[in-house]
Amino acid sequence: MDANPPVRELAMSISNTALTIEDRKLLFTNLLRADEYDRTMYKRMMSGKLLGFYHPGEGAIAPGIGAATFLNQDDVLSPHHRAHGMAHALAKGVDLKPYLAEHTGKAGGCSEGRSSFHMSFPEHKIYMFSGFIGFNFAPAVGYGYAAKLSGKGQVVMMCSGDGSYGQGRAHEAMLMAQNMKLPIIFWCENNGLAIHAEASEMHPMPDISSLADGYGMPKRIVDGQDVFACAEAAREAIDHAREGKGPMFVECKTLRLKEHDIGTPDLIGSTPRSKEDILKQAEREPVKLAMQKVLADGLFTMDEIDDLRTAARAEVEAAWDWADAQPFPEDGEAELMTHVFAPNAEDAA
Ligand SMILES: Cc1ncc(C[n+]2csc(CCOP(=O)(O)OP(=O)(O)O)c2C)c(N)n1
Repeated sequence: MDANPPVRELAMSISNTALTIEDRKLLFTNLLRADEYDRTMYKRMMSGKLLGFYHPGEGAIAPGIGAATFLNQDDVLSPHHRAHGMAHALAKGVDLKPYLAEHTGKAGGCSEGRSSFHMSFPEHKIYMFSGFIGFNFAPAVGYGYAAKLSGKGQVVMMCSGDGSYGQGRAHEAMLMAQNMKLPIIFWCENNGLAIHAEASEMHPMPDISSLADGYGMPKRIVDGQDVFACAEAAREAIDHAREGKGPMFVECKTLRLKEHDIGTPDLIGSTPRSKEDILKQAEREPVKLAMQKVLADGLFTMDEIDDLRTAARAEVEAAWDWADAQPFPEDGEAELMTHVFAPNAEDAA
């Protein structure tokens, strides 16, 4: 597979000047944290210690960090399912403990162990995780409308992959958002693949963001391997939406270095993905690229980076220890009926 060649030139034209040194340090730190989390999820899943499934984030965690690191607490975030939204959620301040407990079906999980990765964090205004690709477009319009009515300057960061733009609801959402000038960022993490299908097979235009043209919506294309470029594009789109100018479409050209989800063969069509292609793409792994930049710009020394890595690893390990120590939900009828919507419960009994 071609590793998204057009973005290389576009990426060159993006400067990182709008980000302060502190901003860039925070982005890099969040990137390392998400990377550590993703690695442990992979290992856990491979050793049978995770409920459900896992969609590895390797190669694709920069867009989530870029999208969410500079959102306000009051802004609504709908994460993409890659890496189970953790890059996004972590960057918006979610604690890993209830998140990982949820993943292991524990009572201490943020949805009391009922959801695997279909969770929400109302205190962080993070909603709309779903196993249904493109489900989040319609509620995002609702949140966008509510945000506009409230007049408080909130925005909605609506993240998804390229795959979901085949859904009719994506188009309805873009139409309504642009017509009503809703403060929504359509944040597309285009890794060129949807399970075994190439984006080029499913979309007639090489850039998914071309769809925005049909709705007169401004758009940006960024190098999704460059966390700083992603964050800068997010800032621009967030400012645009917050100022009442309506939605913006941001397409992050990213990569997927592992299989779609653990256990699913890594194919394109019915052909295994070439190891050589993956190795070539791995040269653009986002942590590697960001590390080169922060070292070259003197933001961190190698020793400091090692310390950050150690701290990130400790954070993830502590969260796992906490999650592992949590009990499972209690058995029994009362537990079975908890959180079940039954308007005529007496009739059902
Ligand atoms: C409505 C719906 N159709 C199909 C699926 C099966 N499915 C799960 S992930 C996926 C591909 C999604 O691709 P993309 O949005 O590009 O994200 P990626 O997984 O590549 O990061 C599909 C088709 C689904 N979950 N929901």
